[in-house]
Amino acid sequence: MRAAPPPSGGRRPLPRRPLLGVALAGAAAACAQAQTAEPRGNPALNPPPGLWQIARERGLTFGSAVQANLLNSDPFYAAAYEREAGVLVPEYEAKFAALQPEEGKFEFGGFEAIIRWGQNRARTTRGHALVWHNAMPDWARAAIGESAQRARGVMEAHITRVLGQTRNTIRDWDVVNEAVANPPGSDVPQATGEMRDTPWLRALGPGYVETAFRIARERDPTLRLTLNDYGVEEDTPAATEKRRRLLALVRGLIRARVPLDAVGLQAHLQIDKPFSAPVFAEFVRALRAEGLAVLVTELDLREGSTIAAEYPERDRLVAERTYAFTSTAIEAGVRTFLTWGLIDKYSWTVTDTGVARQGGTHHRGVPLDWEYNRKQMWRALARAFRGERPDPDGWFR
Ligand code: 9MR
Repeated sequence: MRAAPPPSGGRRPLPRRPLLGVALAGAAAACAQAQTAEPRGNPALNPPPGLWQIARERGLTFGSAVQANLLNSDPFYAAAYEREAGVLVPEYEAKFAALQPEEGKFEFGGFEAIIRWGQNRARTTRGHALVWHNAMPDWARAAIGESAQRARGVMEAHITRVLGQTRNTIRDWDVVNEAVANPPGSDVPQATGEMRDTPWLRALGPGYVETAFRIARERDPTLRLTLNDYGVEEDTPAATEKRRRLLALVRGLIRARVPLDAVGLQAHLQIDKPFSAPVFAEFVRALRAEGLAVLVTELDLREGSTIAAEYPERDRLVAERTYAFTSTAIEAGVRTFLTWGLIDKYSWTVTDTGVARQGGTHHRGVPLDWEYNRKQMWRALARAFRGERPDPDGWFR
């Protein structure tokens, strides 16, 4: 999947160390100049250690979603992942449609390419996602719709084959993704009750979640089994309700002794929505109190239409929210941080027209800019991982 060329105005990186007191207009001019001078993934701007090494120093794990075709075709992309990511998550290659495009015909090529690339560099790969309502081939949707028995058979066959394949290489899988319905007030609300209306829910009822986890545990008893969801990080009424729903689902599973080991919080954050550190920390602690690990699985930020700031202030706002969120999560006991991509150019927040920024600029919500160079968000993560503060004036230089 190739991204469109950068929209004008969206690609000016912040100079690495702008002088204090330089007026914004001057800084913007310097940025424009710096951009033409900076090569992709400029080694001078991206010296070791990378984020995964900085995280490791503090007993944390850092990684990112990755695209196999880009690892293979773009040496700057591969170099950025080699520098920064300790864990790889296939952005598409381990989804149902990629692995089983036809019933019974499994294709592991892209997925295995990522696993091998990681193994050659002593990095691990995490699986995403066994049971989801998106990235499903037509045949599976149709089959699941036939009967409960057929749906259960499709689920069992898929999980069995895939976990058999990755038993020796992957120890951490998102078993069920996005099971909770979006409450009223969400960006995309669903008026269907607490569980998301999916082919799996329709065929098997709410028990499909339990079924998937039980099959996964049976097939690979020492695998870490994760329930992954989004829309629970911010301090809005919709997020409050979604937290309640997710917690209720989790507690129900635990009470029923369903083999659940971890909850993944995707963290596709939007900085025009409020974030409350105490509210989010309390939620993480409530999940951990159930005996679960809590992972941040898909961190990225969108700026929303109400953010009118220009560069480099926009980058500062993204970094500020990244820092607040990440340091709160660390404090509350999260040990794994994965971003959903590393480089703006290839982020779904840029390539997916449903969420892309309007008006000629693009979101800058992953750690590296259009030229594969570190920006303030990278430094916000590094500082949060190290337990360091922002600069006294709130910047991340
Ligand atoms: O970023 C992914 C995009 O490239 C795919 O087209 C899409 C459908 O498979 O999935 C995107 O990733 C999603 C992830 O799997 C689950 N959480 C939301 C992510 C962004 O949409």
